[in-house]
Amino acid sequence: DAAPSAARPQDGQAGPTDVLIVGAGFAGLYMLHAIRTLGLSAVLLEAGDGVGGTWHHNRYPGARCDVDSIDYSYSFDPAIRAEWTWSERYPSAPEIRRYLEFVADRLGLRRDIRLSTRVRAAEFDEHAESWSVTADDGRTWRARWLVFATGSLSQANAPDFPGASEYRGRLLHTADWPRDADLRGRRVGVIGTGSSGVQAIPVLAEEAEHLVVFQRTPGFVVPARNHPLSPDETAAIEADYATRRQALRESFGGWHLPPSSGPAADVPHGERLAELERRWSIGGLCLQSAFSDVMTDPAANEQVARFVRDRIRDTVHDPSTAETLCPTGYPLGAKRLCVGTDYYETYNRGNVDLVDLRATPLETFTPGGIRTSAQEYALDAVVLATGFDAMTGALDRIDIRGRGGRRLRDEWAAGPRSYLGLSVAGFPNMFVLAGPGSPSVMSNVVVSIEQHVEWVRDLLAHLADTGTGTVEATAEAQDRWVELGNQIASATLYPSADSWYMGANVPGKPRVFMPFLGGVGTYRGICDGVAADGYKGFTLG
Ligand code: N01
Repeated sequence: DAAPSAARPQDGQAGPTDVLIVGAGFAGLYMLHAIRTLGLSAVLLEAGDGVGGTWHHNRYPGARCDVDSIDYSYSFDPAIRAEWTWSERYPSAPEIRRYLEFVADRLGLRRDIRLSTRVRAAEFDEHAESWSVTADDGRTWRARWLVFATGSLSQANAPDFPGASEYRGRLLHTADWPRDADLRGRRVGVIGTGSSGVQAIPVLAEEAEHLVVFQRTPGFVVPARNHPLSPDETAAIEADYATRRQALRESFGGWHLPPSSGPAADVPHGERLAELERRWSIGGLCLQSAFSDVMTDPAANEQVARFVRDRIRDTVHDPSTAETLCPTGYPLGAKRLCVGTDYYETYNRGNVDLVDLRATPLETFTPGGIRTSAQEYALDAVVLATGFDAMTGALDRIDIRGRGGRRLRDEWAAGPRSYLGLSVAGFPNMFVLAGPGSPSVMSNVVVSIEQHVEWVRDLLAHLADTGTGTVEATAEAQDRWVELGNQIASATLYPSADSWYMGANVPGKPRVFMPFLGGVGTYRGICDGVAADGYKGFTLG
């Protein structure tokens, strides 16, 4: 296959293509392959200088997925599976990046990928029934269909800290980690203790001379229990692969978890504790599903939350530090559970300090570090582990105009609205993969991505076969979908936390629960039903 292409001036002038895809992560790469299988043409535009999406950019020390590698990978091609062996239970970021590079090569995708090409605008031409897409450098493309595979956790959130521009040390963001970063022997500060911070902090503590963690809200951190996968383990999983994968497709979250023990109140006290201990020793996200009502009943949730607080107090030697690390005031899981390795143990090290920003707020960066209301910290580097403008951030930064020039940014000003999370009324021939309104971030996103790609592929085949010019969600179907999503979310504890699911981490962002919480299997059934019903809720024109 051709080498990865940087932007070439003539690309924008090439003839129209059937499908334009934006983003070369898990979703975009598979979409490109799926379109080719229909015999249609496609071009994929990618802002980064390599494939891999979020895994291309998140190179911070300790970056790793917290879904089992065997499940967090494509299932659609047995040859890819046969040629790739995962080395650990949870794949590291570099291993996932290598995997996606391998897939791009193996499927010959690179010749249709334009790297270092950031999309600035996309406009639907009603007369031509096609999209015109413009990159930052002015090149344009025309395509009949447009697919955004821009990711839900791809636009970094870097808060506007006072004095940051005066800071003379190195300022880094976990989600945009430079390849030359070397923090060995330095005095390092980390702001943020979500999943990224929780993974980076133990590794940075090993490397840095001194590490200061600035915590605003403590998270619930469960142990990963990562380990190398032995050939026997891999063989056992492979022997049962088809059944395992099908179970994921029909499951709630698309991941492999032990079944819950029913409502917490129905489980006798001793057994309840034993179940939590069992899940704590398995490691990973399974603690959250110990009982069927953890995310609907505050009392059940508190049982699990208290168990985690007790583990923190068992682990952290200094009682005051342990209390500062104990999350309170929001339900476990309502901000995404963090999965860590030696996270709490790290606070027993002599070279690590924890600063509680609720007790002593960050006042300003100074040229030499950070000043809180209590003192100044001298720092050679500050790591922002402050997360993402999640779910809508990447699309929000593109000027997307549908029918009559209406702008997606305006349509979504009060929160994202879509039909099935796939399509937006007023924006014909445009699809969003694994975005707001779909299970996306509430699931093993690779399982969700495969479902989305295959559903869009089948729809495009139908449109091509029938010579249909446009496909567009109706406003009524969209309203019903948004209403259903809100109903499901409001029956849970999720909306009660200031999470990125709610847009609460970005000042000024509307406060709505953005992903679809009905579950991966249910969602798949709904999408299949829509297709079987002649694409009910869409206007095909
Ligand atoms: O981001 P986050 P993340 N001043 O938003 C703090 C996935 N992921 O990159 O909670 C001070 O969760 C903020 O504090 P608060 C996963 O889905 C997966 O860590 O807003 N602090 C919080 O502590 C995850 O959920 C993996 O009070 C500020 C932190 O920064 C999602 O990505 C690994 C602040 C941000 O946490 C996002 O995770 C990594 C401010 N002004 C990521 N603003 C795995 O697969 C923000 N914070 C394991």
